[in-house]
Amino acid sequence: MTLRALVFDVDGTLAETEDVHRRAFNAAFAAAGLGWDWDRATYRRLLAVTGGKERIAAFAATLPPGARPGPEAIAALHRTKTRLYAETVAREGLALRPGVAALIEAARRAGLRLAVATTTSRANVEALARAVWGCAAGLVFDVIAAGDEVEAKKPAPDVYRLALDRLGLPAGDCLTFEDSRNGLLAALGAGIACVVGWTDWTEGEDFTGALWAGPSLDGFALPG
Ligand code: XBP
Ligand code: MG
Repeated sequence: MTLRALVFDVDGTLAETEDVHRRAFNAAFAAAGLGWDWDRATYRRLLAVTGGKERIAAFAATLPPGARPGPEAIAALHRTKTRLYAETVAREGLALRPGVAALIEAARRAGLRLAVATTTSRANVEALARAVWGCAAGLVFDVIAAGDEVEAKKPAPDVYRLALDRLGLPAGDCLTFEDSRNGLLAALGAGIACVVGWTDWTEGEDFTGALWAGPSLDGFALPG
């Protein structure tokens, strides 16, 4: 294997964003007058479902039939949530998780390419790039593969396969960075080695198959 690219997951890997997502979901529900409010315990359980629209649908399925919004209403809720998420990120800012800046710097020094493969939408990748680097995501990453571009979300390998395709590299020349079991399974499904930096939301998940796993990427050094 000749390492040629690092592929980063976004939520929970580049930055700890999930509580911002959780608050944006709740603000969207309040704006729609739904009276739903996902506390941390509920959200942690719902994080097993990747994709915001899919997560809302999974929650709605637990409600009495008369209280379940249809697909169009769920899509509208998610659009509101995505707008509120971007506003919150712009207002509050975001910080890279420990070890991420050093990995990106080491990659640049070594002439490696940088990619993103995420379940979240492209708009949320742009919001993060603006908050962290003050520029468009395409000025930081050579390739961006987002959840709204693929049919099947993680743990399906689709978004990692899309990133490989756009990189024009074989899986064996890349290394991925994830925070969750769903993400690890997606990377492994695409045949790419995966390093895991878990978060409070994903601690305790089964990271069997990871090249390395720890409480953050701070303890991991690139090979060579
Ligand atoms: C994590 C996800 C996303 C976010 C919410 O994505 O599963 O669904 O929780 O974002 P990642 P959306 O692959 O970056 O860890 O509402 O845009 O889906
Ligand atoms: Mg993640």
